[in-house]
Amino acid sequence: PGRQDGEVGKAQQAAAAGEKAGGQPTIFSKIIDRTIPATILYEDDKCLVFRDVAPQAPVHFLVIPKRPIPRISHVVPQDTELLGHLMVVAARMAQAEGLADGYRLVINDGKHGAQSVYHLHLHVLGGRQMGWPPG
Ligand code: IU
Repeated sequence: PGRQDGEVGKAQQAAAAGEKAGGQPTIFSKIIDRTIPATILYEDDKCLVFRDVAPQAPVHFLVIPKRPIPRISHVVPQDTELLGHLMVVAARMAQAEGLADGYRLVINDGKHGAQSVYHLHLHVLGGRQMGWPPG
């Protein structure tokens, strides 16, 4: 069941507000525990992959760690193996989604990065020609 844009907007604001209030669980925790629905493409013990609810390209999915790291600027050396795993899964899933002509991997961080959900996620976007620089 799809959700309305207004509901997504409110949820994003709530997630961002949660981070400001001290790192409350975001909506992505609810996708991980199946409290709210998402189109899940892949799962293992460390990560989850699901389609972005507001796709910005013909193929647009997110790769997230199950452990709720809020943002890339908060990672520590102990996260190295997990971060590598997320990138390997992103590349494998891009191949599985047929993105043979290439794709874009994006991590938004904080205000200037236009991050809206404070649970680390890799965007994988493809299926069309991307521009550079990004907006
Ligand atoms: P950002 O990098 O934090 O700006 O990206 C958050 C993404 O999460 C954004 O592309 C949203 O469309 C997407 N998303 C989602 O797929 N499902 C949700 O319930 C919510 C956001 I809230």
